[in-house]
Amino acid sequence: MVKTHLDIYHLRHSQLSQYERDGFLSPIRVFSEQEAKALRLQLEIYEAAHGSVMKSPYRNKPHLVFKWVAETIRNPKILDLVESILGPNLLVWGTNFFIKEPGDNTFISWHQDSTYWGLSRPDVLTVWIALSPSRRSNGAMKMIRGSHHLDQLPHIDTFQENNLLTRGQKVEFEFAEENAAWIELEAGEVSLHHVRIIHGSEPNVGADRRVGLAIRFVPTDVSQVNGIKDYATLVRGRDDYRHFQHEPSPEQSLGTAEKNAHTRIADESFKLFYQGTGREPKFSD
Ligand SMILES: O=C(O)CCC(=O)C(=O)O
Repeated sequence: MVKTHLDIYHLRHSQLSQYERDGFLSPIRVFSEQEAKALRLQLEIYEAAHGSVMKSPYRNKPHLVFKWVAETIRNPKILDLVESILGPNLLVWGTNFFIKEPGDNTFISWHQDSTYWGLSRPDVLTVWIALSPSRRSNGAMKMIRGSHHLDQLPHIDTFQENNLLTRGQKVEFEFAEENAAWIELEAGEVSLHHVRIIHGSEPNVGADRRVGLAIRFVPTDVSQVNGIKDYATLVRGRDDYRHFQHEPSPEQSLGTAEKNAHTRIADESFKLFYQGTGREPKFSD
């Protein structure tokens, strides 16, 4: 019998149980090394043309301005994985590049993603795609197994200079860091994580950059409860709820219409991330 991608990428019962128990699943190969190299090249062509590493604002919601990111969030293998957990009707609520250059000292403090996202239920899944190897030496993610079973925990905003999170938010909770699970990935592999899992990552002290693309998925019945107009992209199934304004899909990379749509939509999401801080988004990183 010929195997279709459906046979391969829907999660098995044992994988689903593991995800439910641990709050993450890793590694899963989605792209070949060659395919991952091609994705990384697209990013690096953009960076070379702009004379610098990928900066804000396009680190946030890059799927609105880059066709190759828009295609990646619709990759059927990824959607099959996500469908196994969140069901058949799927929105992409956000995408982010998490890039650490060797020696740049950037890091991610221990946090739960759910803290400032304002989503009505913690049924939110991140697929984190490694576009480069992500290892202990270059700042791979670490996760606290089972911590997604905790409720929303308090966080403090540190606004640390080298923290890649918008507020430098840090969970206020005691746990044994030494027991954290390392999420080491080869280029083209992905990890899945729950919106409540406590996770973070340290600086890149390796030789190569560490490049990750995080895609945030929600089922269509989840809504935004923080009083802002919120946007998402329908990537599978149907949306009978229309809690989110649907985002346009880019017809070309970095076209004027695409850049304008990105500004309009990303500005709203920055309002959410900075709500109540009295601070302006930092576009200089
Ligand atoms: O890339 C990292 O090290 C952390 C990313 C992260 O916090 C996330 O995807 O939720």
